[in-house]
Amino acid sequence: MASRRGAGGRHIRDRGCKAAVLLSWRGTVVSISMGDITDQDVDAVVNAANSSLMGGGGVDGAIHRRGGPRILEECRRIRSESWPDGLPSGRAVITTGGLLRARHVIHTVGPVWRGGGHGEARVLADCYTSSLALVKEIGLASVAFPAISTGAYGYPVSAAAGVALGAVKGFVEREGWPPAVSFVLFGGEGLRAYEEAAARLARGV
Ligand code: AR6
Repeated sequence: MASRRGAGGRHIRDRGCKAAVLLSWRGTVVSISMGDITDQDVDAVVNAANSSLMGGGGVDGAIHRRGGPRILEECRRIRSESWPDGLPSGRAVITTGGLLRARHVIHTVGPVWRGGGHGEARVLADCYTSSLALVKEIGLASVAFPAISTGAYGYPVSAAAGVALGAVKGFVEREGWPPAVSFVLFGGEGLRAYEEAAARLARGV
């Protein structure tokens, strides 16, 4: 296994197309790697849901498939008790992780990309901060995020990466929590976008 430095952080692995960057922001260890969100051994994984909370494709489909029916049962209860008209974009709710390795799933609804002039960046940043607020409130120590909105919702991944890293860095520097955050990208394009965004953030641009 080779290792190398770069991209505003330390590359801890470099095996075939898999790589990971490790960063440290006010004591929070932040990793960027390629993988499947449903495999993550963390306290909570974040779901790129839609406002119905009733499941869908992409990350949402994978989480419900592998996590089993208890996740959907809790989503139904949350809809009827708290969000009868659906979860607004930028907000987050938490359920069991069901059969996943993660104990919890945090469901958040990203913005649909409409060219960038409709507040998409603010709403996307809200997805990360409201998810982290739940992590802190419940006292979870580790959370893994997919690249919210960059699939069916069409948000360009290079722009989304900057928003995601910036929002998480802001939160952990303010709140000093959680100890571990992972960004899990499904493919090489996403991984490169996050590595580049990390490098930009490290340079302060
Ligand atoms: N692990 C990690 N990343 C994944 C996985 C996985 N198993 N599967 C896909 N991705 P998307 P969105 C990547 O479409 O854009 C659903 O139908 C994918 O390559 O899951 O927020 C919901 O119900 C992409 O980069 O979420 C909503 O209706 C990223 O995850 C809608 O899609 C997000 O892609 C939400 O769209």
